[in-house]
Amino acid sequence: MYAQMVKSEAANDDPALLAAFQARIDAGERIEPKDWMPDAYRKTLIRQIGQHAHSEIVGQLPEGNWITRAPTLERKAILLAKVQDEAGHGLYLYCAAETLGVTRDDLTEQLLSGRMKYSSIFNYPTLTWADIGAVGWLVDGAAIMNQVPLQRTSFGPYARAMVRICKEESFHQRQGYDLITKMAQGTAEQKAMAQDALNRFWYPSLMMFGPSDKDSVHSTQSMAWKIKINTNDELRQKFVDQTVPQAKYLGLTVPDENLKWNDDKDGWDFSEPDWNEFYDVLKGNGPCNTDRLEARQKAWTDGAWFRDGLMAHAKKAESRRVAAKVAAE
Ligand code: BYC
Repeated sequence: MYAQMVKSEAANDDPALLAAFQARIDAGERIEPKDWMPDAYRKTLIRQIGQHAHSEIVGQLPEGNWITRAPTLERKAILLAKVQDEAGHGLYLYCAAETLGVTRDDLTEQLLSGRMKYSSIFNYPTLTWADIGAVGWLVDGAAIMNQVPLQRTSFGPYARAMVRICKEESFHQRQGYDLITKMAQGTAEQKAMAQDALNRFWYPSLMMFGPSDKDSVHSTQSMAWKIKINTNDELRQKFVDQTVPQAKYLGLTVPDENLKWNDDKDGWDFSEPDWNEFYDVLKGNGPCNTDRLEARQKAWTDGAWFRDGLMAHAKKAESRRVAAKVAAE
């Protein structure tokens, strides 16, 4: 591994190798873990896939908060299944990142020390049952908008993980829309709860796509490498165009006075989120940042004995395997 890394570092300055790599990307070829890749490509992928994996894991917390309070057995079963799916998504993504030479433990330690991010959206609280509908409808809706194109991303393990994740996210979005529809068509009080959830989750959902294109640090290079397929603003626009008619169908009002259909662009004009709030949440000052990291830290600390047990078991099994092999020779 070390020798491979030294070779790879030297090769980063080799124009012919870099051009050949870019030509593979331009031809739509998939890059696989054992292929040569520039260090910056590897680093960008580790950052994005790691952040994505952390988001799936931290994303269980706001929804897990409602499992014990779901109003019916059916809703509880659906929510449990959804939260379990998110754990699975985190695991596929950590595995995809591991093929790039990092360990899951490394990534977790970077999350806990604040060196790695997770999606800003999960720093907002789920205050009412209607929020669970809004999370499925808006948050999973935004996630799918971003993730469907990632099925065509240039790194093989990431693209393949996305196929299954997108199928499950579609189910998540549908259950959220179903839940919010029931609320919106329920009593006046239930409809007010649905409206309140939309009011609170609208702008944080728009922020999920990242800063506006002019402020996006990584988009240009990530798109050249087909790590990203669309810009942040393109996906945000698609999300608004998809979601506004859904809100209208529900009889709910998108909390944006500037929302206006624009014939010329064949899409909705809308207000940008408050980017100061976005950067503040990224710095750790959102309503739930501290709680989320404390919960992850506790899970990591409480799980240490189990990880140690697994390693001890694996070591024992390996020595037994070696001893049996020696005895057989
Ligand atoms: N939150 O140059 P930019 C889910 C950071 S899981 C936090 O545009 P990039 C779900 C960005 O990292 C949803 N940070 O960056 C789970 C960068 O900072 P660093 C997660 C953000 O990477 C459970 C800086 O801002 N989805 O939906 O080109 C239940 C500049 O931004 C955010 C993914 O992770 C943010 N919202 O584009 C339900 C999808 N936005 O790293 C649902 C994969 C930006 O330089 N990721 N930053 O310190 C991506 O597509 C891209 O990473 C992003 C950002 C579009 C998010």
